[in-house]
Amino acid sequence: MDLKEAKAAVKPYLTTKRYEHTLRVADTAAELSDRFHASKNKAQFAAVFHDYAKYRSVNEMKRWILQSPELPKDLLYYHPELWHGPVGSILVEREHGIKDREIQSAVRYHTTGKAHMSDLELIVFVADYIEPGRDFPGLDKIREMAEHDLVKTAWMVSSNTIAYLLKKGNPIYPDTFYAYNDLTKRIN
Ligand code: DGI
Ligand code: FE
Ligand code: FE
Ligand code: FE
Repeated sequence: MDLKEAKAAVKPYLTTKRYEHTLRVADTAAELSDRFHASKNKAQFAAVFHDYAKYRSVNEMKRWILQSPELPKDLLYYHPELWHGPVGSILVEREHGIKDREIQSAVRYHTTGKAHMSDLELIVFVADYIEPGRDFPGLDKIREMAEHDLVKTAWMVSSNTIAYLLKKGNPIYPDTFYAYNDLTKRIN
């Protein structure tokens, strides 16, 4: 499967807006992988599939979580919005034969992050947040940091996300904290 085929494969599963977001995440991930010397091909594939499971029903996602030994069951105690990355990482192999563990992991952790993220995981995590269609408070500074320092940028994304979730009073998944704590150590 080449990149063009990957884009065609995800398109029917996404809304038009989500598909356009996906294309921008892929372009942003390509730029970041040039800048920070990661595999451009893997970054683009992971980006194209990162939201692949976004519009699967809650029931279907629940079934994939329950029947996939690699997925933690504690996800079910958290908001279904957190399920599409982990479920997507299973579906890319089941439905498209993508066996690459690095790509799968970048899809899996794109929403929460985790401790000890690889450059590829960091790139997808950051690209999803800074793609040109996004408009979050503080995004200009984060985009500027993305010109220079991938880990520091990911730290800013993680910190912003936690601040946003705290402000809304939302529950925060453990990996979200593990990402923040680990990135804090890595920038100091
Ligand atoms: O799928 P996208 O909209 O492109 O973006 P995403 O997958 O990064 O994030 C989806 C949502 O998940 C976003 O509104 C932030 C939220 N989120 C991230 N970490 C956590 C979280 N929500 C909860 N409740 N807990 C988290 O730890
Ligand atoms: Fe997502
Ligand atoms: Fe994200
Ligand atoms: Fe996304």
